[in-house]
Amino acid sequence: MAKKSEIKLLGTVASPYVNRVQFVLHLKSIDYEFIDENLANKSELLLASNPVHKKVPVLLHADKPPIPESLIIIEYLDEIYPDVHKLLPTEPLDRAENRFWANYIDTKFFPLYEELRLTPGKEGKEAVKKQIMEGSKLLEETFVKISKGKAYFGGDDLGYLDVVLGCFLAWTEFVENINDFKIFDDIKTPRLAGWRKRMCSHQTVKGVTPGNDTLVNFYMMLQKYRPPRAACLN
Ligand SMILES: N[C@@H](CCC(=O)N[C@@H](CS)C(=O)NCC(=O)O)C(=O)O
Repeated sequence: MAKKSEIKLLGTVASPYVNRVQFVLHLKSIDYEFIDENLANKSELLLASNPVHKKVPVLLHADKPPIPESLIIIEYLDEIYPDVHKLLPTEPLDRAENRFWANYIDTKFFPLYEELRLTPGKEGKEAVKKQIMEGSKLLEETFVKISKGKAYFGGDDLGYLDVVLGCFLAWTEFVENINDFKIFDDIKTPRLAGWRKRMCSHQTVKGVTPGNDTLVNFYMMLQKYRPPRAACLN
């Protein structure tokens, strides 16, 4: 009889926050069971496991209390499996810097993609695009500083910030295509453009990143349940 995995991940494959946890599980070669969640009709298990936010991902580790929030899950996995593919740097100051940028990516940068979808009208959208471009330039500088001339934020292979920002690459391409602009490109953000190519051909990233149909379906669900704001008439 197959051994039941003691790690379960409650998620949906279109969610970048879920994907980043999957990246880590793959990088650390941790066997896990994926429990697919329908966000339009949340399961009792999700509501009971993450009663505060009611969001995926949630990690279930054996019979321990559930762990919600992707960044918290990643740090937990990095602590309980420290010997395989360590993600956070060893120096406390470097860890603090990594966490600062992860917080920036999650609270400032990626929410602008959603703001772009919700904002009506060409003028409004152009203003959001400008903010996204300012963010990508800031991240370019951050990459140059943290990667120290290496291929990834983490050095020669994926580290914490590669996972944190890399999970948004599929959505980045999607947002670029429907809004006809480039978020990371060879001219304005050359180092991140190179990083993006390396990330997209990395085995772990390729194995987890959702395909376009999955993104389209998720986007349609967002359009239905959280439609763009109506344009102001005066
Ligand atoms: N800060 C959370 C964000 C998770 C999140 O936003 N998950 C979305 C899917 S991409 C979700 O579950 N949404 C359900 C809802 O908003 O009701 C994390 O890092 O885990």
